[in-house]
Amino acid sequence: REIAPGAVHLPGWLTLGEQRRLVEACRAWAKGPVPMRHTVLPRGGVMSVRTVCLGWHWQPYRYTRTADDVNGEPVAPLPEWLADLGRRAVADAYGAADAYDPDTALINFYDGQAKMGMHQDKDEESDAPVVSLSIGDACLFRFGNTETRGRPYTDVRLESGDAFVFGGPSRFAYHGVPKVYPGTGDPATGPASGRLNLTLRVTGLR
Ligand code: MD3
Ligand code: FE
Repeated sequence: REIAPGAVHLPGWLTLGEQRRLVEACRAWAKGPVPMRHTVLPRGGVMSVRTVCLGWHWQPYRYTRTADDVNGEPVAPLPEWLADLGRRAVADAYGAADAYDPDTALINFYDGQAKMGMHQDKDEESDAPVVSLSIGDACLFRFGNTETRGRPYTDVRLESGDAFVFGGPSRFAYHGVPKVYPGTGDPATGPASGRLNLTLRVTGLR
């Protein structure tokens, strides 16, 4: 369902098997070569989510090939099977097998207290869609507008297995995660507790 032009929510899109596979893969990526960590912002703030990246390493507010702000190691590559999952999501959202070629994944882990304030994703030099995959505890996702951090916005509950594709006029909209609903996920398919979100992106960098 389209919640705004180009913003398509695909509830229950991942199979339980795909969710388990992603959780297993995330466990390994969280260990290294660059360990999952709380990102420190330029003015000293510390993000409550923990993040690990594939392909390109995101640091506020640019992408690099090595994790200069963590341990200096080159980031792990984005596996082709994960890019394929992104292509399938874009095709299912827009009904077109568009040539979508993500080069980066950002993997965020939310414990029960973590949140993400309203922001735009504009460190990419591409207007290709962002694909979001959610696993584990449900959350409140707030989808805003391209003009301001504030209203109007649409609140959507994201559940384990949901995909969301943000392209076209929605690509540079403000968005955030005001809260996670602890204990709503199934530890048999998701993390023991908390929420994982993977976003696939095209950085436009080389
Ligand atoms: C709408 N992550 O990593 S995913 C982020 O659940 C981020 O971890 C949130 O915002 C999370 O930057 C939200 C949904 C999402 C991701 C990227 C977008 C929505 C978006 C980019 C443009 C517009
Ligand atoms: Fe974002």
